[in-house]
Amino acid sequence: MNRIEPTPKRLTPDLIGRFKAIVGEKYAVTDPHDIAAYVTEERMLYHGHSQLVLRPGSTPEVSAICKLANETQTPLVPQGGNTGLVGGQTPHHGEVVVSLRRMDRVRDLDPQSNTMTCESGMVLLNAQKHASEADRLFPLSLGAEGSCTIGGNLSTNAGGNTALAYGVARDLVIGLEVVLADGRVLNALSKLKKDNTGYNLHNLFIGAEGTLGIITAAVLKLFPKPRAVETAFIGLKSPKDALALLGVARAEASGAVTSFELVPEIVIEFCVRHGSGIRDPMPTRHPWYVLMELTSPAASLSETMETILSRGMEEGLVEDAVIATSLQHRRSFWDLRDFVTHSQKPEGGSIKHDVSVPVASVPEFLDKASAAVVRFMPGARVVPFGHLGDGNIHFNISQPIGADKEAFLGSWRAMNDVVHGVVAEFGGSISAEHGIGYMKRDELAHVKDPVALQLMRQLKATLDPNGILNPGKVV
Ligand code: FAD
Ligand code: 2HG
Ligand code: ZN
Repeated sequence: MNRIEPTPKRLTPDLIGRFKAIVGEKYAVTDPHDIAAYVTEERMLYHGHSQLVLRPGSTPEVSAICKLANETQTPLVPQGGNTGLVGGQTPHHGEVVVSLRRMDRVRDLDPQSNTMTCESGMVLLNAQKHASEADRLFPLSLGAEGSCTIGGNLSTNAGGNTALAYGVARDLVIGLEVVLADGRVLNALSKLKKDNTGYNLHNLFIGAEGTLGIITAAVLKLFPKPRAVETAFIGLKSPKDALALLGVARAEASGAVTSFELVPEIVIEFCVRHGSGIRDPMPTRHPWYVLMELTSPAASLSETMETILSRGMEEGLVEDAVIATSLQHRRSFWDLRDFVTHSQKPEGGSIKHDVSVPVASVPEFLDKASAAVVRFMPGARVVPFGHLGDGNIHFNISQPIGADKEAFLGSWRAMNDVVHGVVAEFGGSISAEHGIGYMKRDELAHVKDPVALQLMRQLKATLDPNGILNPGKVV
């Protein structure tokens, strides 16, 4: 089967007028100056272009947009907060952007069923706030939570800092409303925990990166709000010790270990150097750090935290640790963690690898991959950090000091080959949580099981026969 390729299309004034009539003049963006914010992303790695951004306010409007696009074979790119890291939300070929940001209402919040039904343009932070106001927790949490949206989170199947305890975005959803390529609305907005009536269709759209349908609403799972929260920044010698400490933490605190984020010394250096108000969380430097958080809806956890850290010290795993003594103190730890992506920008080019390997293999993977990178490019700065508890490391490479940024970025593919080669040795994944998007589309074809790839293409052709939804992404 041939891969569906994007068809660049110049929109006629008549067609632009018909799209505008759906959302209203006020919500159709055509001024290139205003369009700029939708066609580039924060890192400025991808620069797309578009004649038209549509900002629908309701599901019927999204449906009418898809119907017209399908009839006229006009490619669309769904977009939420535009924080994606693989170019999936960028109109690389002049597609019409459909920004869901206006659709941000809570449709239903049911504390007894522990569900919240909200529209897909809701910013993640607001979803967390709505849940909190109802004395519940929506646990998904990531550095971009102030601007990414529920629709984007589900479409990328985002992971983030709490997946260790609560799972990834897919695990946090019971139902969806999705507009299909031809404009039909799939109403799978069920609040039912148990519903075995045939195929689980809504799961198809989670992690599909806008290639199979446009998510307009979701039923999210809510959880009891934590009453006890203990957060520590911990200095260690090695990832191996960090992994052993995770074992200790789980033995002592079981499911209360909500986050276990690995950070190397170079990240502390970058964050302190570039982050205004970001301070070194510990009195002295260590080769590695873990940001560990324990949470529980019931009991106090301070003794458990003390026990974990004492055992960690006795067993020679922990060099030093600082426990947050106030909400502000805890916030300062997370501010540093959330700033890691931004801290790499002023250091020049960064080549990203959002990879996962079995949790037990992380230390060995880090050793092998770091050695392979330095062999390939002496002076390259390995900046590996992230969700150790999930085996998901952001194995990012910052350019050698003083190197030419463009020349460095020119080695993107070759560097990927080096790192992903090591990932393959461990049976790992080249996309743990950010998706495939535009960035890894071609590589996917080489690493995915051929039958799986075939099925993905068949599904794409069935659900979007005219290839109007995010063409050129994923498959
Ligand atoms: P966008 O960037 O707008 O879109 C992402 C993809 O989803 C695109 O393919 C787009 O077409 C599609 N899409 C968006 N909305 C819809 C919709 N309603 N229907 C169908 N398709 C849609 N990711 C993680 O997983 N874990 C992290 O810890 C993490 N941390 C980050 C930290 C920073 C500082 C930054 C900048 C990014 C981080 N990300 C992380 C990546 C990014 O935030 C996530 O991928 C997020 O889920 C994207 O949401 P968004 O609303 O910005 O989506
Ligand atoms: C994180 O965990 C994000 O901070 C971003 O997934 C990772 O910048 C990156 O590569
Ligand atoms: Zn991450």
